[in-house]
Amino acid sequence: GRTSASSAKSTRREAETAEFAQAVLAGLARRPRSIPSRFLYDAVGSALFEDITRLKEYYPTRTETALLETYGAAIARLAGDVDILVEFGSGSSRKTRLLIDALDGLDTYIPIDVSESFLTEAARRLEAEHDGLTVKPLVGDFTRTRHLAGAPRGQKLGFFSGSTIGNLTHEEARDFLVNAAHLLGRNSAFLIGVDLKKSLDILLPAYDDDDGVTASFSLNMLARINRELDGDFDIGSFAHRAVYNDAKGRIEIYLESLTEQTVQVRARRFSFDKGERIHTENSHKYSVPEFQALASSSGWRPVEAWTDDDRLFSLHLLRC
Ligand code: AVJ
Repeated sequence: GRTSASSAKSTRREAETAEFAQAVLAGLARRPRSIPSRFLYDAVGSALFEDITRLKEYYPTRTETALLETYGAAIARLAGDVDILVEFGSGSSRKTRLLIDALDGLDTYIPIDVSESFLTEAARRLEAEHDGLTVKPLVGDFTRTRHLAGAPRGQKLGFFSGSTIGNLTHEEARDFLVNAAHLLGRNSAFLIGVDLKKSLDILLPAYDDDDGVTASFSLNMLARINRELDGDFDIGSFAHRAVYNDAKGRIEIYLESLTEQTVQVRARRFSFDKGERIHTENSHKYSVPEFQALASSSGWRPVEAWTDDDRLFSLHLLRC
């Protein structure tokens, strides 16, 4: 029969599907229609996001990696004696490795992620490569993690890379930062990758590339509904749209109906007018002082911010 580990896993999967169903049915019924961006990252979506990070138009990943390469030693010096590194959402293992290598004397690495298989594999590899490093993965949604179960005592550094914080509204980002201060505890430090405001000539193609990889990533939301929730979306009659909302300082991503049509999801019917949109993602952009002000109002003191010469991306070191 099933082992208890595999039955725990399938229970989690069932819970995730139930949550997805609830979010989709509610999101398609409300106006404006919206589905939370975290549901973009099933196995297919996560693989497509990996492809996005390698696009010529998508500057964030390579720029942040280069910042870690250039300033890793300076970051480690300012972070002080770090015993425990806590990563919110396991980002690319390349970035994590750069940071771990810069922090010598690190005892414990705690990645927090919803994907258990990803965590277990990354943990095994990192432990094999670093003598004396213990990896203690935490399975869960890092925006909802309230304490670090089983974490040893010691000086902590948080790491939140990739400008994932940009998916959150300013209010949600503030709640996240306040919670992270409690989670990491007194005197801890936090390293956060934040995408900068910039010319639309650079920004828009990063969210609407020539090869259509970002469009496939967005449209996977509908494909996932078809796969998991017995939906009948005709993927070809929806289009990916990325627009910059200047007032809110963010890229907004929508799926736009190209025709008047009716769609079924779990036996519920939803009618779309031609041009009607489903909002699936926000990607907020911050100037350095804007992000420092947000951090300061969330219980963190800005220590240093690093940017590349083209001012595409920033890394912020904070202390609480
Ligand atoms: C993973 C949230 C940082 O906003 O740049 C990329 C997601 N969506 N292209 C971003 C994303 C479409 C990405 N983050």
